[in-house]
Amino acid sequence: MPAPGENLRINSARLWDTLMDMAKIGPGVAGGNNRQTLTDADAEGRKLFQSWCEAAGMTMGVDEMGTMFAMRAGEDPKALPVYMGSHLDTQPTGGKYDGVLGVLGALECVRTMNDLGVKTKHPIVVVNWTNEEGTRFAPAMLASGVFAGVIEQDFAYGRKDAKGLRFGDELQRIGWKGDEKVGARKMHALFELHIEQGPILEAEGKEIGVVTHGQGLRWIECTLVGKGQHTGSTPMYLRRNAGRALARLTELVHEIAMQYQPNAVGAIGHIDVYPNSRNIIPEKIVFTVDFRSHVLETLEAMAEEFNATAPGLAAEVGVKFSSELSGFFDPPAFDETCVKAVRGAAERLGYSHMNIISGAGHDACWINRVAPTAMIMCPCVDGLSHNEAEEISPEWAAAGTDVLLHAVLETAEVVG
Ligand code: HGY
Ligand code: MN
Ligand code: MN
Repeated sequence: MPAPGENLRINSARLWDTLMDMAKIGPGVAGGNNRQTLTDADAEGRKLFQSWCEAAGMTMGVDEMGTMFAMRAGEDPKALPVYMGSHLDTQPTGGKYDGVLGVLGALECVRTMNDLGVKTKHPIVVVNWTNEEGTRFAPAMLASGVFAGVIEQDFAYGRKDAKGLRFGDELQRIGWKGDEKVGARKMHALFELHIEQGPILEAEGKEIGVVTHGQGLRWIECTLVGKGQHTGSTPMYLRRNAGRALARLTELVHEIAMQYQPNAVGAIGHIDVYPNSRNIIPEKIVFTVDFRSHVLETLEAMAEEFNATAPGLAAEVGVKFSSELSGFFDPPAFDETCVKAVRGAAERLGYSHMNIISGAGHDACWINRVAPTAMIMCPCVDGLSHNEAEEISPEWAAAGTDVLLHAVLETAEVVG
């Protein structure tokens, strides 16, 4: 199959305008976004995305997890579609590009195909996966996990946010519970464009990351139970301060990750203190440990060591420890043919590129289990992400989207 000519490029100005228009929905407080999954802001963003897809002549399907699939017809309707996309939901202090570049970059590819009258054998589908972030409803990559058959849909529907609202009820409330059976769609291939969310590409001066593998993840949700007592009148020797146990376990997570450098990271990002009153010794603390590595044995060893050591450290300060696995996926190796299409596109287009392992998790990590999948990365300023100051350049956005266009066209087979 001849690859598209290197002169085929997307409309960079239109892509940038579209990104900025989406950024107006669910604004943060510091220039980024707070468009958390299944909120009214998410619903507004979905509606805008749907209007753009329909204006580009695509037909929209929605599955029972709310994932959106906008299809551009192919010349052979029986050929399995080539999918491309990511997620429109953001962190509470998210940036304008995490996930969004992958969805709107895919839309830009379709708009460019329309402009040039490009026809493909395989249909093309642009995807917006529900709840990639897993911050309001854990775990992350929830809808793609159900699609890949690794997470039960009922489990997903029952997940609760900090206010006790259920995922299934919120999906219904915002009117985005579709009727398609999750996972019924079969894919010829899937490509996901995403910002790197780390410092490597910018530091190496590369425009494109050819993602060969990804880190795996273990989220361990832990509960510490001490005793809520008066911070003034309770003698120190009588205290069972859950906060002291948390301090020890925070250090433990760091020490374990440091033992496995350079192939490991670990932190505690989510912490709920109860009753969280200035003059009550913390009675109960629920927190989540986030371990990652692209080496499966390392990932498993870190989780094991933490769970073996944590109860004793907590008990030494009179606090009870319990935990459960609240999120997981093993390190993915992406499809070689799709990775080659990404690398070939970057070469044809003359973009500097390097192989890279994805530090963050993505929907592609789950879909990689059910379809040939690859990812394309572009740099982000100072490697900053999951922060409202997340920034990329229009040139980086265009380079990544050009590569996405070429990899998808090569895989979907241009005809005529
Ligand atoms: O947690 C992750 O890696 C992704 O950003 N949700
Ligand atoms: Mn993302
Ligand atoms: Mn993210």
